[in-house]
Amino acid sequence: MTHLEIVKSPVDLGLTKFSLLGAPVQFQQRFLEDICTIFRDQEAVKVIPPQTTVYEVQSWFPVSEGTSGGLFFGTSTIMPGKVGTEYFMTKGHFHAQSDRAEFYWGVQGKGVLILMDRNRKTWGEEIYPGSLHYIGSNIAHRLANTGNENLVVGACWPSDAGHDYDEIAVNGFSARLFEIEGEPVLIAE
Ligand code: M6P
Ligand code: ZN
Repeated sequence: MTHLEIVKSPVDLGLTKFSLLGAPVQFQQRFLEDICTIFRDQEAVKVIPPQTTVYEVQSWFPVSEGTSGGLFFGTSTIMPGKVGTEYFMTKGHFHAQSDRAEFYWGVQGKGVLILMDRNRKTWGEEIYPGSLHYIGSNIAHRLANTGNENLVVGACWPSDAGHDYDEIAVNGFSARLFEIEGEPVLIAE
């Protein structure tokens, strides 16, 4: 009888801490000063310490960036907070290979996935633990935390998708998520 190898995967979902664990996991932090231009109210930006963490991303890249046929895996953690009345959110992006899709799913907290197509039509999907989101090709995607605790969202996307941040940096999304009378409201620009 030949005994074949059974090994442990190098990365663990970290279900108890909502944090990817393992040597290959890469960590990225986005401070307010890095991304402040994405928010509408620039006066409100000035009253928040620039070193405030808006979100963190943990990623596992089992193959190199650009490999066709591979997958990447990530966890985004968006902190609770607002700039004025606009919720803390990610930069958001289209994929550089614009026909590549992605899955997001809610792990902890609550929020809204803001989606926009190439005609600049924007809509939102509610995020909660267990919510599952298929982000089709040519759809820009951004996460906003509408709760009082961390919003943790899992992600899986093709290793040749890449990120196109320029379109969003220049033109933004066509709607923003504000808190109005205690509730999240998506308002067209
Ligand atoms: C998810 C994935 C990543 C992305 C990250 C942060 O984990 O979609 O590809 O980089 O969220 O989002 P952004 O790149 O828009 O800041
Ligand atoms: Zn993406």
